[in-house]
Amino acid sequence: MKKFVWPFLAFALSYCQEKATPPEPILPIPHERQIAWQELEYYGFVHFNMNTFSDREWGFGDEKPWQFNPTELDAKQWARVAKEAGMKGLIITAKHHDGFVLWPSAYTAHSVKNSPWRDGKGDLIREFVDACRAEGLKVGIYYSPWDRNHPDYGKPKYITYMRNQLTELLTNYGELYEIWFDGANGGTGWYGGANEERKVDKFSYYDWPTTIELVRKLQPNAMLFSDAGPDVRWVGNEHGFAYETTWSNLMRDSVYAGMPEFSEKWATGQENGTHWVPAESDVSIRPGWYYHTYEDHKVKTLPELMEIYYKSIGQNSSLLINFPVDTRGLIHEKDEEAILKMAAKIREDFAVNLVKEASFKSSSSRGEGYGVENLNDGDFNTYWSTPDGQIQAFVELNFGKSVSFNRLLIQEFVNLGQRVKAFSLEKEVNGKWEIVARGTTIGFKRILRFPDTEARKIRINFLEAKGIPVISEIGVYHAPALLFPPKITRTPEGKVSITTAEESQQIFFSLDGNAPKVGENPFLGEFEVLEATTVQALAVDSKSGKRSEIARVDFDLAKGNWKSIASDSNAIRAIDEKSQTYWISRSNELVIDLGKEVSLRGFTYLPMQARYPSGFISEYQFEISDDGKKWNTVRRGEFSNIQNSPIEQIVRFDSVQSRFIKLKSLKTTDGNPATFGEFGVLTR
Ligand code: FUL
Ligand code: CA
Repeated sequence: MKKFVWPFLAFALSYCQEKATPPEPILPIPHERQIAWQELEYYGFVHFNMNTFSDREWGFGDEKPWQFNPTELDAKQWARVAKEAGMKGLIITAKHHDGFVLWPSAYTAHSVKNSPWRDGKGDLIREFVDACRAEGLKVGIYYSPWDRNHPDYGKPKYITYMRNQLTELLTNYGELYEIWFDGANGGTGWYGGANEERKVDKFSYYDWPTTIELVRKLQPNAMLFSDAGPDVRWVGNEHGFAYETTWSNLMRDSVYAGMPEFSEKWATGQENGTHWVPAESDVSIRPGWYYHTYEDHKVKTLPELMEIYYKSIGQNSSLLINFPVDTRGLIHEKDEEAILKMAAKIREDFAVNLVKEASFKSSSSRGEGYGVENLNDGDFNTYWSTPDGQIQAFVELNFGKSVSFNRLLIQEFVNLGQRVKAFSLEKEVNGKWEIVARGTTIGFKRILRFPDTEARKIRINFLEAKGIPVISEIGVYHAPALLFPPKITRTPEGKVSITTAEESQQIFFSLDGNAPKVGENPFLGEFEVLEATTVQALAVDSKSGKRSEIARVDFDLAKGNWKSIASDSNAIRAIDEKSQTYWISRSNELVIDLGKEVSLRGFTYLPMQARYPSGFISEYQFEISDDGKKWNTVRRGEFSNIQNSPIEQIVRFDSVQSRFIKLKSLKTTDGNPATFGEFGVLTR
């Protein structure tokens, strides 16, 4: 790095005294409403309506309003939890795909007004809005364009219905900060009793420009969310993860909501994207978006939530975490506990900004008003920049003493466009610079994580960019280590092992459904679990005494004696207890001989977990047989939302006796042969 020689700095310092002009923007740049929104960073989702009571992810549309009956609904509790969690707003599912609406809309009977809740006099949007405002939270609305209840869905008339309802929502409840249009739409449904499949042309059917105009007229400050924006885009997955390289620039005119290739081709944004459409990472605190009792023990752990934080907010995206409000109408205690732990850990990780004590200098500076002092003044709107043409540059920090750190936070002043394509962090070791970490894009916020490192002096090198760097803030932190819960695995033959990342950790486990206790039942070696059993374990760090969170796995029958009846020997991968392996079934079914007659109460299906998966079963039939020849159907159904959320699907039914079982795919999401990541039975 010959270019960065000190004489140049001296020159730059003298140059500093001259009045400098601000850098030219690099297009596209954010609109005012996007600038206001990007400050929010973190907000919550509430998935609560008919699905909560039908225990589904996607209702079919044939549900009845009387089913909607929360017993203790308290929107104030939701707002309090969100506020305490550090969220800046909440978005509620005013209408999901099943069509039931949470306010007394004048345009449909399929609403709270015909439910037993508050004797049909309730307006949940009103209660929600009032509760949010009382806590100082912004209010957003999710409105599903797809409506599996409405008889006119698929016809032009339905678009009028949709706009009428939106007009109610956009005029009666004060200012909204975000309107969320789901890309999932078109398919089978009840449709007023027609019970059929309705395909729509997602590009043209909704006439989005007219709807966008309506929102602009009624709510000029509201951000419009969809795959295609226009204001904020979907991140392309439901894990809550943005990308190592994430541009807020998007080739917006090439994208429309619900397009199949969005996730692979467009979700990262593009360096040469034409419009400013930043990413929003959405994820549920449990596997499903809606509440299901059977997920009470699947609330995300602290390490999982922190991974989400660093991969979303830390990678130039906002973060939208969902609460599946339960049938009482409350955020479940476990979800509250998890989100508050996350808030505490975020506070802990960023408790001390080490740059407050550091002195800054730079290889070059643009001049008065654009110096390095702007990099640690806590003000996003003040920034450091370089003279025109000077794209490569570095900032050097001297802590005055050796400090230990493992996080670097950088913010670009994106109001003038996103620029940086490559940067690095170095530390000085015996007079030489050594690389610590590298990054690609920065955007509104980028946080690099790296192992604990010590230094007195560090440098941040801006290596490649679309223009001169314009940097608002730099932060350096030391985040305390997090102890990960142990991993519990089982072989098909039923041998259970429990492992931790570090050898210095001790493991304690339990098999009786109670939480494991430190000191009781240390894990000393493999043990056998052949029948339905809950295994729980925690790790303890012998040095610090710190405990991990509890890991829990519900095992059912071991699969050692199972045989798959298929000529393809790879079928074994569907029952090998490994989620990463999978089987592609040309016959679209998996047939298993359980080895003996078993009393069954359900089954589980994990779709293929590979990077580029295919053949997710979206409609299934489950059959049983005594002899493997004559079959009886036990259940038919759909795995809703499996495309975007390929989590383990759980189907329960009344107990049946059988030795041979068959899971048949009636339909896959992409029309390819059915794939099986893992299959299991439920006997409890
Ligand atoms: C998806 C929907 O299909 C899910 O049910 C959920 O609402 C999620 C936020 O968006 O596309
Ligand atoms: Ca600043």
